[in-house]
Amino acid sequence: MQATITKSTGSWYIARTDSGDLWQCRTRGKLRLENLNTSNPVAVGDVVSIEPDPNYEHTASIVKIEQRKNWIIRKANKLSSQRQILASNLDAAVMVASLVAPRTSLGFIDRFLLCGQSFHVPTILFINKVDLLGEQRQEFLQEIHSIYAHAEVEIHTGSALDPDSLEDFKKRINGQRVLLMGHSGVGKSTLLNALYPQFSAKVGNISNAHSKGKHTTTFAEMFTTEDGTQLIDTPGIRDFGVVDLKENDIHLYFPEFRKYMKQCKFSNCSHTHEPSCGVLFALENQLIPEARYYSYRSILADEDDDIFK
Ligand SMILES: Nc1nc2c(ncn2[C@@H]2O[C@H](COP(=O)(O)OP(=O)(O)OP(=O)(O)O)[C@@H](O)[C@H]2O)c(=O)[nH]1
Ligand SMILES: [Mg+2]
Ligand SMILES: [Zn+2]
Repeated sequence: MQATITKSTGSWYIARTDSGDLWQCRTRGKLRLENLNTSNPVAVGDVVSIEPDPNYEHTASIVKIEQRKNWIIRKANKLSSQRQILASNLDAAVMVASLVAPRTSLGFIDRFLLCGQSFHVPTILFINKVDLLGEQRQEFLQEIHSIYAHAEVEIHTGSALDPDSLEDFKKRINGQRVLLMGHSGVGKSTLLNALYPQFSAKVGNISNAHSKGKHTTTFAEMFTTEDGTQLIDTPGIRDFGVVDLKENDIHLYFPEFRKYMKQCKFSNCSHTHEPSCGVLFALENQLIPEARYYSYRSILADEDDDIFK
């Protein structure tokens, strides 16, 4: 019997069949699938074959994972060898970010954007909590828009406390399967509930001392609306280590570098120190944003630059 994983705790799963039946599942034996080398073998979004357990009602074993269309994998941080698959078979991945309470660093956003491109998952940046930006709101948002102006990024802004501000975003994701990810406390679960009040994902507080979230959501879970929109809420993550990338390819995922790269003297230019480098020239002449170049360098050096964590 085929089913789709809608919830993952790491040790057990909920799988939903096409007719809507829910099965509580565990994995059994060695699962046959492409070797992605992740610490969690099964992810929300996976299509699986399950075999009902004869002894317990609505309990089953996952015996096979079908080929995935795409996926998002990250490392917990640069030192970690543990790879985690966040979700699979996605139409889009949304980074929910906030500029205050807590602040999401650009490095974290850029790692996510790069990961989406390299795994063929369309990415969306949703800047939440704009209600907290006060008088500086325009300034803050303008800065974000100018940093990403030529980065081919889809950006939405709004506040999960103001449902009217979410209309465009809601239309954009209608009918799709979409992953919500980001730091703890940025409002992923609040956003989900605001978009679809019929859901009641648990929402947490922000700690006063550090303006951080408290890891309220502990499992990845897919919520499905009547019209077929599927939103996957996930636990907040601190770091986003990119995986499966060749050093020489990293610059390809910075669209705004492209036209300047063509002017580099050396075809294997790393844009870090070489003479007659088109990217360095563009940087010096403010043709590419410093923040994006900084992200490029830190990803190249495989450094975590989440200084605002
Ligand atoms: N002012 C304001 N507060 C918000 C907004 N969105 C969420 N919050 C608040 O931020 C806090 C954390 O929200 P959650 O939805 O639990 O955050 P989360 O991203 O799901 O966090 P984890 O589950 O820990 O990863 C709650 O107190 C929300 O009320 C917003 O747009 N504006
Ligand atoms: Mg949450
Ligand atoms: Zn160069």
